[in-house]
Amino acid sequence: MSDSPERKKYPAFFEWLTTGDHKKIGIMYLWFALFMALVGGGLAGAIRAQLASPDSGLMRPELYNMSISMHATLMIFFMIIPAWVGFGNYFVPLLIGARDMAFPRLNAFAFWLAVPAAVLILSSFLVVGGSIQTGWTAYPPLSLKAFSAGAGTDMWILGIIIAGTASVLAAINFIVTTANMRAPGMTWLKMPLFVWAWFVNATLILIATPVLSSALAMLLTDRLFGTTFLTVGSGGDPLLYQHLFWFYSHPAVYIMILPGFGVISHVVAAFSRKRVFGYRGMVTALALIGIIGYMVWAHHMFVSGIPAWLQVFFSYASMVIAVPTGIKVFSWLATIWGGTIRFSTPMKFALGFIGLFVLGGMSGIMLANVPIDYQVHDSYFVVAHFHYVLVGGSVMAILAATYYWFPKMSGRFLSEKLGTWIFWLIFVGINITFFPQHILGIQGMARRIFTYRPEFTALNRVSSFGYLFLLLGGLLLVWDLLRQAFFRKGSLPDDPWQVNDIQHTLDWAVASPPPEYNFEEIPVIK
Ligand code: HEM
Ligand SMILES: [Cu+2]
Repeated sequence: MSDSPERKKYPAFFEWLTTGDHKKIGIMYLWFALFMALVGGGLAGAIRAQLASPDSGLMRPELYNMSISMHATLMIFFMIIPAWVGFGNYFVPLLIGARDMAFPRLNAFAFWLAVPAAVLILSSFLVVGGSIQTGWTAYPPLSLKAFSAGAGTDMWILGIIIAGTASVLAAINFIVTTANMRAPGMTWLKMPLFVWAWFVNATLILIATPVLSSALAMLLTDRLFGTTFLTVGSGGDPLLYQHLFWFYSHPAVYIMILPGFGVISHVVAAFSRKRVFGYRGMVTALALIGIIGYMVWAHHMFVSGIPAWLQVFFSYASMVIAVPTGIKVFSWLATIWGGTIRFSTPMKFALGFIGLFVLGGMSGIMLANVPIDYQVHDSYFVVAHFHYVLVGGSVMAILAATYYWFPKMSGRFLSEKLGTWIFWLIFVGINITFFPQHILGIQGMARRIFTYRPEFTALNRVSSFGYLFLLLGGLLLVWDLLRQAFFRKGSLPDDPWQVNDIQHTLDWAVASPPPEYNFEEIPVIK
């Protein structure tokens, strides 16, 4: 298509704006996510600067609240989730032997819906009163007109609804593509684990996201049109919002980690020179995590006044998730065990992922115990927990995927030498930044505060110091990505890591980068 005469008239730029090619759309999602990571990471720096001393006075309290709300919003909805949609777009069709997604135009539309959503949310900083100050959870009554009057809150709500719509459209596309467009011979149980992970993930997005949108829609109409769904005193119930919000947002933590589970399986197997251990167990575990993930949302609401018998149910159900998760961790370890291990950068990130994710999982099991949650709810212990799973888990897995698949997408390797530096800076940075927060939380430091008692100074200093490692690692990575993507051209062999004699996945069976429409002839799987 691209060399047909009328297409040639358009500059390459328009080619990207109008493309329906899953690979280009995937790459656009990835640059989008990287940009958002820079903004969100900058805000993290501002937060840590403010917290480097008890009352630094760097930020007004209002600005601090906007920063934590926007930091979390950008990282979750505009960085991690779009990054996985990007890798999914690029690699799901390749891995199942398809020429594109099922609905290429819908695919493009979903991406171009996410962009204005981001613009809308970011521009809320510019309106009177500034952006949202409630934290990314936007609980009423704090998020109602009475306490958050500014238009910034409305813009935020609308932006999240639009971004949610975009991700539902993407999810439908993934489900239909996976169900219908697998190459002949690729049965469900021959699908690579990344494809399985994305399929489960897409069903999560499809079922959970509309629930969030409905909660946000109630919030918006309460704010703008005088309805009283969530307004106490007029018959409404703010707890309804919490239930609906967490019915989305608990599964959302799996939406941010499941594709990572998939990638880690590929990377660990590739660099141990073995097949994945316990493939069927892995598929079952992914499905179980998807299902049980729906039965635990109220572990975020133990202190909100739900009855004791419900607390017991949600406490047990939350701990049960450790079982399929444990199956996955042990399968990765069994894959590595006895393998011929190559410590390439993707493998380093995969191993770092396993360690940090297990640590984050353990504090999660602690939090699932009601009495412990009573003690540390809304303290820095929780902040430590979710940063171990999100940064140590999701972000490390995104980095493993980046290093593993960059050669396929661009025809160039990222620097292995720099990669080692970047890995250690980030791995050490995560631990320096977030480990002390466990202790701070147990000692009683609350989250979402811009000033704290002087006793907490030393550990906060350590935590802020750790940010510098993360910043340096992140900037080095951005530099290498820009340099390799734009200033060096190359074309590597189909299988530059030399893993496919054992893996047999189709991503390594096409050129690097793959040609338009991927496969000259649709491959047949034996
Ligand atoms: C450079 C790395 C990062 C640093 C230093 C950092 C730091 C912080 C800090 C200090 C807070 C405020 C805690 C509070 O007062 O409650 C926060 C909140 C948060 N961060 Fe990060 N963060 C980083 C990366 C990330 C990433 C990659 C994610 C990915 C999802 C993320 C997700 C969140 C979330 C969900 C919140 C919760 C906001 C809230 O509900 O109050 N962070 N972060
Ligand atoms: Cu949860």
